[in-house]
Amino acid sequence: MGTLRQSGLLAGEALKRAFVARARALGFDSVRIARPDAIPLAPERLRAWLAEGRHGAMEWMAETAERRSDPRTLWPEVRSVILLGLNYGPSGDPLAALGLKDHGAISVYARNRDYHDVIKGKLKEAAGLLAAKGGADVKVFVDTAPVMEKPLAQAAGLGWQGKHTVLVSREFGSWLFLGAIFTTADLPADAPERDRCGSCRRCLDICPTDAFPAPYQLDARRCISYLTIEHKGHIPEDLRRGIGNRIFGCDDCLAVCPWNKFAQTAREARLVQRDDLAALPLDALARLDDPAFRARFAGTPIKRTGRDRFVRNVLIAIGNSGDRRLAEEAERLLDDPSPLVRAMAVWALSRLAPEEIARHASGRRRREEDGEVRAEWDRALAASGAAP
Ligand code: B12
Ligand code: SF4
Ligand code: SF4
Repeated sequence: MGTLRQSGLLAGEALKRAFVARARALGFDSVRIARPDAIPLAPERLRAWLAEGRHGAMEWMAETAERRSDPRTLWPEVRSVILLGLNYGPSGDPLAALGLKDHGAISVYARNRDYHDVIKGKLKEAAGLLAAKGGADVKVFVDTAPVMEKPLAQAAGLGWQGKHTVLVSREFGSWLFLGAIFTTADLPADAPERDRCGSCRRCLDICPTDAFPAPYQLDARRCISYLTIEHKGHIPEDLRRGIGNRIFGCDDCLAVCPWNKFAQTAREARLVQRDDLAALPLDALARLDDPAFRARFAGTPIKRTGRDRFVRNVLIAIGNSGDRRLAEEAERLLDDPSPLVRAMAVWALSRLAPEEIARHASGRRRREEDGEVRAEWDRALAASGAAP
C-alpha cells in the first residue's frame, strides 16, 4: 500500500470510488463488485444444464464450460470482478406488437443499436481508469466471453436471478444489460442481492412454448429467443404455433414481472427503442433479399441471423397470422434458394390456404432435393387430406 501511495496510484476503497464515479459518468446505471470465488454453485448448475442438453446447438457453451463456470479458471490473476448494468427499459408496453398479427414483433433488446457495440466501448473506457489510476491489469467482457454474468451480477448485488433465470433489479426490473470487468486490483466487494420472487410465478406461466422445466431453469431448446436467433436449422413443428408473431427474440417472461413497476426508460440514446423497429409489416419483410436485409438492419442485433433465418421466422409469423392475404408471400417463397425458407413457406401456406397445397406441391415435391423440405410437403399434404 505504501509503495502504491508513493507511486501516486490509488488502491482499495479509493480506487473503487474513482472507478464507480467514472463508470457512472460513462452512463452505466449499476456498478458493483464481487469476489472471483463468489459463485460456488454455478459450476455444478452449468454442468447439469449442459448434461440435460438444454443448451441445444449452442456448442460454444459446452466447449467453454470450464472457463465459464469460474472466473479464476478463465484468468488466474483476477482479484475482483466488476459487474455493470446498462438500463434498456422500454417506454411503452413491450408486448404491444403481439396484438398486430400482420406485423412481426422484435424483442426490446433488438430495437436499436447492438448492445455489444454500445457496452464494449464504455467498458473499455471505464477499465482504462483501473490501469491508469490503479496500475492494475484488466479484461472486459460482454456476453460473448465465457463468463456467467447473471450469477456474478447477483453475487455483486445488482439484482437476483428470477425464476425466468434473467437478472431482476429492484431499480430497473428485467431490463438491464450486463457487462463485466475482471481486474487484478483488490477492490472491496459489495453485498449480494437476495431472491425476491417469493410465491410469484408469472414469468413461468406466461411462456408461450413452455420453456421452463422448473423454476430457475430454462430449456433453451424451447425458448423463442433461442429458436428465432441462435438456432440455425429448421424450427421444430410443435413449437411453431407458440412462436406467434415473434420474429426476433421474446420478452414475455421479462415483461410480466411485477418488479418492472420500478423500471425506468433507457437513458442511453443508442438503446432507446426505435418505434420503427418494434413491429414490422410481415409482407415487406418476406420480400427482403440479402442486400436489402443487411441495409435494413445494419447496426442492430437483428443482422446476426442473416436473411435466410430471419425470413424463416417471418414465414412462421405469416403462418400464424390467420391473414389469408399473406398467403401470396408464402407462395412466392416456395422456390426460394434457401431450404430453411422453402420449408417454412410450405408450412405457412398449409396453414393459410390448405386447399391449395396439392396444386402447389405438384412438381415441386418431386423436384425437391432437401429431405427436410420434402418432409414438410408430406406433412402439409397429409394435413390437407391429399396423399403425399
Ligand atoms: C446462452 C444465453 C442465452 C440462451 C440461454 C438463456 C439462459 N437462461 O441460459 C438464450 C438464447 C435462450 C438466451 C435468451 C435470452 N437472453 Co441471453 N444470454 C446467454 C448468455 C450468453 C449465457 C447465459 C448462461 O450462462 N446460461 C447457462 C445457464 C446454466 O446459466 P443461468 O441462466 O445463469 O442458469 C442459472 C439458473 O438456472 C440457476 N439455477 C439452476 N438450478 C437452480 C435451482 C435453484 C433453486 C435456483 C435458485 C437457481 C438455479 O443456476 C444457473 C447458474 O447460475 C448470457 C451472457 C453471459 N455471458 O452470461 C446472455 C444473457 C443472459 N442474455 C440476456 C438477454 C437480454 C436475453 C433475452 C432477454 C433476449 C430476448 N429478449 O430474447 C432472452 C431471455 C430468455 C430467458 N428467459 O433466459 C442478458 C440478460 C440480462 C439480465 N438482466 O439478466 C445476458 C446476461 C446478456 C447480457 N450481457 O446482457 N440467452
Ligand atoms: S423468452 Fe419467451 S420463450 Fe423464452 S422463456 Fe421467456 S417467455 Fe419463454
Ligand atoms: S415474474 Fe415473478 S417469479 Fe418471475 S422473475 Fe419476476 S418476481 Fe420472479
